[in-house]
Amino acid sequence: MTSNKLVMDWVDSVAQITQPDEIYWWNGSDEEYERMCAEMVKRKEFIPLNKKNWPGCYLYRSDPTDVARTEKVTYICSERQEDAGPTNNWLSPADAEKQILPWYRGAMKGRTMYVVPYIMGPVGGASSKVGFEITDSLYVALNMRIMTRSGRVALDQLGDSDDFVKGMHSLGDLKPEHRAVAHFPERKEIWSVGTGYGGNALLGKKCHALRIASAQARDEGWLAEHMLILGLESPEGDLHYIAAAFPSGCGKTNLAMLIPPESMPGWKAWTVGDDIAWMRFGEDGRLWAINPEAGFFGIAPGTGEDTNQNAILSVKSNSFFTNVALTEDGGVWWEGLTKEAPATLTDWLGRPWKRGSSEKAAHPNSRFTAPAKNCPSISPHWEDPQGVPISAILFGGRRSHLTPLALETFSWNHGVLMGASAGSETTAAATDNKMGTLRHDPMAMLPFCGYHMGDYFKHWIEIGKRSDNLPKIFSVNWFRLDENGKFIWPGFGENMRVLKWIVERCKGRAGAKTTPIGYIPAAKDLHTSGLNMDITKLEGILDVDKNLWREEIKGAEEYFKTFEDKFPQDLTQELNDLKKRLS
Ligand code: OXD
Ligand code: MN
Repeated sequence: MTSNKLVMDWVDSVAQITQPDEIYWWNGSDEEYERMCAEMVKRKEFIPLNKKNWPGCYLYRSDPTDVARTEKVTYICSERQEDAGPTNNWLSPADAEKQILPWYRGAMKGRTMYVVPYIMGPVGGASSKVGFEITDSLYVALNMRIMTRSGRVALDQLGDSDDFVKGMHSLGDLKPEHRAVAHFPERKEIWSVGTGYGGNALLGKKCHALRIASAQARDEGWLAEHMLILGLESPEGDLHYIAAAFPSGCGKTNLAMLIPPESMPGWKAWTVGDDIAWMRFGEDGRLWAINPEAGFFGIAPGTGEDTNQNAILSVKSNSFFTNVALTEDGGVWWEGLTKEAPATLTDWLGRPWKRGSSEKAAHPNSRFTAPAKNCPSISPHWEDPQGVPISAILFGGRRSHLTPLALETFSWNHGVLMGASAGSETTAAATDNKMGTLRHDPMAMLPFCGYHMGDYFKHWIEIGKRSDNLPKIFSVNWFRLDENGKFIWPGFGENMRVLKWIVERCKGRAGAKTTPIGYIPAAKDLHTSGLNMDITKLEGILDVDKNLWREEIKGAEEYFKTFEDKFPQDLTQELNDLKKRLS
């Protein structure tokens, strides 16, 4: 408990509404963690895994209707609709109270209400922020224990300050029709009900660190972004950090944990964060980034020994798995963990499963929750309170055609235009989207920007005016397909070749050809020794088809109309320049 009266009053008011049998204040100790995991086993909500191969790990199966973010019922409840903008669902705070609050009334009867104080960012960090998640889900509280610095440390950091985010979460009755994730940026409040899925219910992550924080960042002059943070060390010991935005399910965790190929001896990659970056100006005018999280809530399928050994080593102990398959010897499995599936499994719904079955054994959005400190490539600087200095910002997406493997933009504003016009083919990370359809996803923030996207673009432009020591902005695309629907670029560790070019561009060392859409490496500008790939194929994904780009720009221009007069003049100017270069 705390002497902070504002916190106590709010906790009381939530208890009044939800009427729990008991209130438990999370302290964040190891003893508490062990006790609560044991409690989950007792309740049959956690299946403990084989202690030899998976020490301290548990499998959890969620409600089958509650397995991904639900964008349709995610709301921004700003006072004025125009502050939420055309890309967000808006509910007035009064309507939210009418529609959503009833689902909380009495919802915690017969349940314990856990009060989880947490810090987003390193303990004691000047840019770290405190929040509280009140929840009736012990699974959620335990996940918050891995994903944030929780308990006593957060209360100590907050003291009597009023600068904290209030998160109210209840499983409610778990019915999809009683489900909502609502954000009140002006009062730094979050309501999440009727869902226990991580992205909807671990309120520190998408709700606080992106939606609420993005609005706060606009007011305070910094950036809260859907970006991984990665350190790249050259054989000479030169260290550069990049921040890279990709939509959900486009391999941020894999890129954040990349292992350089053997043919690039001496290169090292250091993980700082895999999903969210908070960036502020340092005294040197550079942007410095912190990872507000303390763990990884990553997509399991596609994560394998061969593709992401660091992730596998991260999840091998003291981790939770949600909606993956169970092996006969008490381990876990998902598509892509090993080349061949075990002969028999228990699938994510708890049903017997046989190799060759047409159904997936693990849900495509099944997840692991792992402590960041488990990761073999974790950077020695990942918890530096001031963060790490960013040399390059990357925007990427899943584009089977058109977008080249790599491209450096001509200027900050050109980079912002590239980020704003980014699109990606949708994945299983959110329900309601047909898989594989192209949607605009500016800066990979479409589902996460807590205010008007037009104002968000303006904020990026303003940030660019504040320093002449800004990161360079790049676009990358690992996902080009050939005529047989196969990936052309090998991806994973081989992406280091592109990152090397990016770092060298930052130092003014690598070559590139000037094209209408930016500086693009020629095949010879990339480190290709040891790359098992046809050079004409590589040239194909470094090519610019002007006609197709003109079409692409038309699409972006149409999309930008949705922002009406909030679309910044500077970006219109950039767009016109780009059109001229393409004509
Ligand atoms: C995530 C997401 O969980 O982007 O990181 O959906
Ligand atoms: Mn994400």
